[in-house]
Amino acid sequence: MLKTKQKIVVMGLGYIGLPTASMLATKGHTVVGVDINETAVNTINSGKIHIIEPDLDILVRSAVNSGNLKASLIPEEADTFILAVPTPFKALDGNPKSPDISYVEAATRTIAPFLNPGNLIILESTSPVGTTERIRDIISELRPDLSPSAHSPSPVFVAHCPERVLPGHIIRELVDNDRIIGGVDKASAEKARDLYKTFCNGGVYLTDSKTAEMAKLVENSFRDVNIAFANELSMICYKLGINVWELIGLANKHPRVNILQPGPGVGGHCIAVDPWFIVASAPEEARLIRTAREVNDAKPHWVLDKVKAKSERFKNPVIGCLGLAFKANIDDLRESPAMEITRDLIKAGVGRVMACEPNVNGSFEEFPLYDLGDVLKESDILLVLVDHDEFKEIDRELLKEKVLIDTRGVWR
Ligand code: SAJ
Repeated sequence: MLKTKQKIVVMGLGYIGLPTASMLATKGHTVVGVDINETAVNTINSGKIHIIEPDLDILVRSAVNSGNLKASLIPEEADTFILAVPTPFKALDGNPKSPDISYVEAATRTIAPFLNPGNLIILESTSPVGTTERIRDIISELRPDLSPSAHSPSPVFVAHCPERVLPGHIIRELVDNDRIIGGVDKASAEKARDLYKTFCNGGVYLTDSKTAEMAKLVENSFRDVNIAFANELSMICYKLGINVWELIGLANKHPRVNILQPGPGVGGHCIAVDPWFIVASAPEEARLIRTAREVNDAKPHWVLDKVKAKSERFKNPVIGCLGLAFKANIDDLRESPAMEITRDLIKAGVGRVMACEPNVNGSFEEFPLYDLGDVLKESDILLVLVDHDEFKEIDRELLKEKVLIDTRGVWR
């Protein structure tokens, strides 16, 4: 039986760990959030946040003020341990996109000395198939007293509950989304479900750990493949002189067609990464998934070539790059195709680049940022890289006489 109010350690206080830790704390659990970043730990303990996500500041402040959330550099004994650490990729054995689960392994080793019989360990990080079982095996290795025997099941429970929240809507989706929980055994999945039910209003669906791991990878790969389809269409339509936005709008009038939107490429830390975990596990079979990744990764280069071609008619063109974030109405510049294109344009020395990112303030130093008004006034070429609301509202009169390259269909 699950204690209704638990002591919970959350390993990793990033985009998933911090919202989850704060949410659990506001539901009355006692939560210790652990991170190796001392600045992050101090910031959170003062009731503030070190990352940007709508409403997260309010949630963290209330969790810290309630006394139920504290951040720390080291874990302590608890009922449940949640691992929410990064799982990037790395080059390994000739594969440049091999999953890197070293942070998960390190977090498991860190909590091992603090474990007691009856504890529950939950992996939230998006992980290659087999990682949850690997956690169980590391614990058995480091803590033989907690390993399962032929006669009795494991005295600790291990499950995977992949995060599914959309950056920009994390707090709402944390509560409302359905969750999948895969246990290394049935008891583990059931125990994890009881915890998630204390804050999750969505359905909670139980399975084994490998299926849960694959489900998460498949969700993001599904989106990647469908965006690749849209991106491929945009390149075909350019060649054939067809407006891809009109085309997609019309095709989507069919009751069983729902094409996604093309863009300058796929950014963020998930969709451009996770499909490679499937490719690494089944390289021969995952042909479509690999090709979709290649199509999306190639799109920024295609955009760059288009800008270079359009620049040729000018002696020293001023190129206005509208948007740097990886998607609309956020300020997250990491793994952003818009950043990649703007950087490459500056490096190529094609003309004078004036970049505008309304969601980023003075802290950005890599190259100068300009006000939208100045960019609109001075640019010969306007390149839309992100569909921020500010760009949708631009008076079309101001666009006359300019060469427009709209990768997002803002002015479709
Ligand atoms: N994009 C397009 N066209 C589209 C949709 C998106 O070009 O029609 C681009 C975006 O501009 C962006 C990238 O794809 O560059 C990814 O954006 P996104 O909004 O599709 O997804 P993320 O990366 O912010 O979050 C995804 C979500 N996964 C799915 O929707 C299946 C989220 O639910 C996951 O929790 C998250 O990955 C994660 O952490 O794995």
